[in-house]
Amino acid sequence: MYIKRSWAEPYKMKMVELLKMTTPKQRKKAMEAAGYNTFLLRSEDVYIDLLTDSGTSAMSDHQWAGMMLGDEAYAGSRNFYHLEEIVKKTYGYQYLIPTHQGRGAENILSKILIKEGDIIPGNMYFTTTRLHQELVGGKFEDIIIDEAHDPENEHPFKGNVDLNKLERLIHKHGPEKIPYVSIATSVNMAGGQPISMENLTALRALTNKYSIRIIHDMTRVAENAYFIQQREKAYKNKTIAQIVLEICKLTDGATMSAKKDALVNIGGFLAINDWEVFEEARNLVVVYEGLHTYGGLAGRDMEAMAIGIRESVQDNHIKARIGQVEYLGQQMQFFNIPIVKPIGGHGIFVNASKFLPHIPQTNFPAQTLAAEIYLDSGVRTMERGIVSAGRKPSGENYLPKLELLRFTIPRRVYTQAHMDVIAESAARVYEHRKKIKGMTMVYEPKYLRFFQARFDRLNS
Ligand code: PM9
Repeated sequence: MYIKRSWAEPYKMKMVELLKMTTPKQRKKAMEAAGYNTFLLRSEDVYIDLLTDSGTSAMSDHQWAGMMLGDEAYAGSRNFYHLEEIVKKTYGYQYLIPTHQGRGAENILSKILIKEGDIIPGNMYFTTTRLHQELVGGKFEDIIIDEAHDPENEHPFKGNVDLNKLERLIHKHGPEKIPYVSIATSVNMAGGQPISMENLTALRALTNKYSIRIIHDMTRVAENAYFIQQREKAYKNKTIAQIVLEICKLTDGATMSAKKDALVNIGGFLAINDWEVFEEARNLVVVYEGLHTYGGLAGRDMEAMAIGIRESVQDNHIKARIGQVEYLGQQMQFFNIPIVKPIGGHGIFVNASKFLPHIPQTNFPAQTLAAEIYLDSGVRTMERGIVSAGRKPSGENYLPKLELLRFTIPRRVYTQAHMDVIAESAARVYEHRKKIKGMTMVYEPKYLRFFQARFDRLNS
């Protein structure tokens, strides 16, 4: 099996991190100790770590050099001003509040904009984002197009908003009950699927009509821009940097987990164009994160972020990053493994409902599959199905239509040979899929249960 790849990464290695290889017996012991939750494994026991692309990127030599330029003053660090300048230039947002990571920004923004009983429409939920909306009394409503809930549907922009769904919500609740529409670029839970510029432009027109803000979850905006460049004719000759700026200009503010697109191991921010919201955020950030010129970060982290943002919108970088994801997707398809199509930006999402159709969703097919893959090869993946979806404020389980296992690719970290090993492991598990039994949850934490829940295998 050989799938041609006619390009290579725009970087070379200067330092390597050695990996531990484990035996099946060691992996069995580690998985039992982790309660069959890949989040509870020790990373030392993992061979190839595809748990997440969050904070797991390899920084460049420029970023590491930037770390040495950290100005660790409590107030007014020069790295903050550098970051502020880069955010304004790259994304166009006026005001910046750094935070320790994405959810820090979500917390502050939700507290400022959402009132008890408000409705927050969005293009599919994200775990931390929805939880912060709910914790302040808001209710998330999914307005993504129906195609996004169908893993087989090959719509090129499965992150698009169904404008009719949004307009129905506005008529039902009134625009005053909708503080903003929550729009993610590269929709994570749908499989890293993009929103088109055409759809975002139409959404802007509709929200303008009702004076409703658009808040952008820009965690993977550069990856989204790549799909716009590749799939929307009018953007074929535009650079990723130009497209990113145009996306941001269609929105009023953003929360960012810089641990993804922006190529850093820690960091995030809230960016906003509205002075009054900024003033309140600048005040609240000192309660939850730190002074408004560091927001829980060291000066060196802000410097690495500023440089990472610049690198993240380079065309060569994004082409190689998504090219690697596509390569793994093609390998998986070669072995007939059911994956979400089209292949998304930050990982391969295996359709666990189709991989393990004999396991009901309430016995956690994707969580089960994560354990099986680890036991086979030491590759660590993440459940993105019923466990991640959690419970409604009323206590019932959310039952997502998508029951997926995410093979998330860290940026600039693994090689093509690693991708082959991963696909071969998935293929081995696929061969004995009929013998795999589901699991029960034996410990469930109250919030974001996927991080810390524990499971037992059925009939083992
Ligand atoms: N995403 C991911 O692995 C980190 C662990 S799961 C919570 O995909 C979006 C679209 C994300 C995201 C984190 C956050 C939160 C917000 N929006 O993890 O707090 O994918 O920096 O960002 C994870 P932080």
